[in-house]
Formats: sequence, C-alpha cells, structure tokens
Amino acid sequence: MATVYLGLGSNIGDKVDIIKKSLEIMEANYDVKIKKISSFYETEPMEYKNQDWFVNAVAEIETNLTPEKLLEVINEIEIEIERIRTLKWGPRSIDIDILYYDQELIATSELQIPHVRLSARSFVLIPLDEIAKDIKHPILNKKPMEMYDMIYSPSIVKKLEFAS
Ligand code: PH2
Ligand code: MG
Ligand code: MG
Repeated sequence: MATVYLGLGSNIGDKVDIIKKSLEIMEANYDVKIKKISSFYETEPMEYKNQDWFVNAVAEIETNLTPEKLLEVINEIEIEIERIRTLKWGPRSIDIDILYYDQELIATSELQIPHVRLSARSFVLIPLDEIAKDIKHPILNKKPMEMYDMIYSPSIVKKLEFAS
C-alpha cells in the first residue's frame, strides 16, 4: 500500500464542488482510500496569469495502484468530470497532479514524481503543510514549510473558511 499526495485544482464553475466530486468518483470507483483532505484555498493563478483564480486543495490517499495506473485513473476522472459538466453542470474543470508517491522518484515522459513544480508553488505547499507538515521532499529533503520559506515572492493563497 502506497501513501500518495494529490494536488487538486479547479478554476471554472463551482470549484469547491468539482474538487470534492472528483475525490468521490476516485474513491467510489477505484482502489483508492482517501485519508485526509486539506482545507480549500482560493489561489492566485501562477505561470499563466491571465485566467480566473483557482481553488486548490491537497489530499492524502492510500492505494495499491502503481504510479502509472494511478495516472490513468486520474486521466479517466478528468475526462469523466468534463463529461458530467457537459451534461448538467455548466463550465468547470479539474486538474489532479500526483505530488508524492511514497518516497519514490519517477521520471518518464508521462510522469514526473515528485511533481516538478511543487517546491515553487505556494498553492501546493500551504495545503500540503496542513496535512503532511513533516513529510520531506525525497530529493530536496525539505518539509513543505521549508520549501515555502525559500520562495522569493509567493503567490497569494487564502483559506476558504466556509468550505471544508
Ligand atoms: N495550475 C496550473 C497553473 N497555475 N495556479 C494556481 N493558483 N493553481 C493551480 O492549480 C494552477 C495554477 C497548471 O496545472
Ligand atoms: Mg497542475
Ligand atoms: Mg495535471
């Protein structure tokens, strides 16, 4: 059984709901047990700035799926959410990233674990600190807050107090 941290983000439609729904679909249909979910955070868009603010969260799961199989499951859920969207929910989207898979290191063209931009992203590190504050990055050997403290100009991350 592997302990895996997932980063979840949505910036279209009912953002909190879509993140919750994607985790429900994952647990109901696949060999995935959700152990912890962070608070939900409103976050300033990073990298491509000209888009709506995101809601981001981090989840801890346990699974027997291999990293490659877990990536397939995530791709299926992202497609399923889009399918539901076009049926009834109006515009919405979801992005699910594998942050850590135990302490494994994976670098193929499809899959990089740990997630390559994790250490620069306050929208990942703040929720990760909430549920995994002592887990160290397997390459940088740093806890979430130790990485956060190294960000020169962290983007804005605001906890949504009403939505957990
Ligand atoms: N995801 C991106 C790019 N930028 N910014 C925020 N705040 N949250 C995200 O999840 C995010 C982003 C690419 O996946
Ligand atoms: Mg992403
Ligand atoms: Mg992604």
